[in-house]
Amino acid sequence: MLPTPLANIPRPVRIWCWTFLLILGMPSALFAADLQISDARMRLLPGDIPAAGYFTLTNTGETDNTLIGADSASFGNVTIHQSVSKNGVSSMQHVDQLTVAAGEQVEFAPGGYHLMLMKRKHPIAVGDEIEVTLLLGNGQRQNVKFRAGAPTTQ
Ligand SMILES: [Cu+2]
Repeated sequence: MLPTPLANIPRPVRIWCWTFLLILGMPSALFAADLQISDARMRLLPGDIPAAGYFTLTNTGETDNTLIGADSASFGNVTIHQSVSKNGVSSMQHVDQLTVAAGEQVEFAPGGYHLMLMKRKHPIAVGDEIEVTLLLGNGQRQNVKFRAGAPTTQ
């Protein structure tokens, strides 16, 4: 039997309460941030040279999802870039958005996609954890800690 205080509450109300509590307690399951970010790391370069953010982006959901941008309190400007090599000349392109199909994985790594983190707002040392917010196409914002690394960070 249920404890008396609970037993006094009409059953439909109880069910509603439990449902509400479950929804509150499981936002990650119900409103899933289906884009998972792992291995987030940052390559620091000296002076005002922009830092680069690398990570693995995995869509664990059932539907396509899109990365539409990023921002960070530690930088004045954060954009999605892609390094491309054409006729032996490498350059970087701005990427407006990047769709990751359900079940697919995209690597942000040297020579390809990366976050370009510009206008550092405070000194950052190797080993620091820097929070970056990824903006997703479904309106979600996902906070990710990037570990700052040396210029040799791959
Ligand atoms: Cu770049």
